[in-house]
Amino acid sequence: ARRLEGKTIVITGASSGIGRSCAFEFARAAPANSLKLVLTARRIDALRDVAAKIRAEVGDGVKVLPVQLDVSSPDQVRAFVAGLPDDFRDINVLVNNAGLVKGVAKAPEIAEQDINVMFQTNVTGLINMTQAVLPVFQARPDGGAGDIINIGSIAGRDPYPGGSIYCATKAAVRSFTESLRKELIATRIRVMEVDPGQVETEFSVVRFNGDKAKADAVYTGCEPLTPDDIAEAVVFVAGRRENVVIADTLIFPNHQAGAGIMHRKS
Ligand code: NDP
Ligand code: 8X3
Repeated sequence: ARRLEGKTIVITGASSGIGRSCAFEFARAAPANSLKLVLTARRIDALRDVAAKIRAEVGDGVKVLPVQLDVSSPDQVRAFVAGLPDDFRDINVLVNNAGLVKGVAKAPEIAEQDINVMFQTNVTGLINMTQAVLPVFQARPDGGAGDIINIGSIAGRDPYPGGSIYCATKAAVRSFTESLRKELIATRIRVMEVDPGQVETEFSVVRFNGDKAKADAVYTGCEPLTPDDIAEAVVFVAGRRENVVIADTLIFPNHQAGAGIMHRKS
């Protein structure tokens, strides 16, 4: 935890689920030591609520800045770093977590709008954020330093019917992560990926456009991971010694062994 002291951490998609849990978990890891958290998402009210709850839990030792940012907007991402206050611009860790799935349609019935929103958020958004923040890392000595932690998915490794676009976006994240790690091999920049299996968040509610009954059915008879389970792993990889790169992490709940391989008790 001492290794996180004084760091500036940017989290995308911090208004809900895994990103929100990462915000709390980073704050808990270095509560009294000038950790700076930049929490981004489209829902600014939800970010302000997360910021207030973190302050209530850990006090003022952690500085939390909520910033409205739609990662699928190249213009907003391009303006992001320059728009930060001076004391939040020296970013050390970028958690590329913002992402979503829309629907369970199969080709040729997949709505063009859904294809575009998934790629523009999960892939182009993540790449644009990475390109926006990398110059901050590269300005440091020895070719640069800093951490990029991309949230992939089991879906990127084990594609399933009814999820072709989402799975393709997460495979793209995986491929980008691996290329980037190789491109930055001469630097101290760490490029890491954390791939969750089934986690109960707003993910399925978004997939089914707000239909809570359909979302709940995804988890019937299963015990999914909690977003805190993933956040613990994210904070762990960020908190290792700089020479330690936890390059690739796959996390399942106990009943899961593949994207569609679940043991259901009922
Ligand atoms: P949630 O729906 O709970 O959270 C998604 C977050 O992404 C929200 O904070 C949302 O904020 C944000 N987001 C979505 N679109 C945008 C956008 N255009 N710009 C900025 N932020 C955006 O789901 P999870 O916490 O589960 O998802 C987080 C990540 O984890 C995603 O990348 C997802 O693919 C991945 N994942 C999830 C798994 C699961 O089973 N839940 C399993 C494997 C991976 P807002 O709406 O305010 O913009
Ligand atoms: C989410 C995992 O398999 O439910 O990334 O699509 S899955």
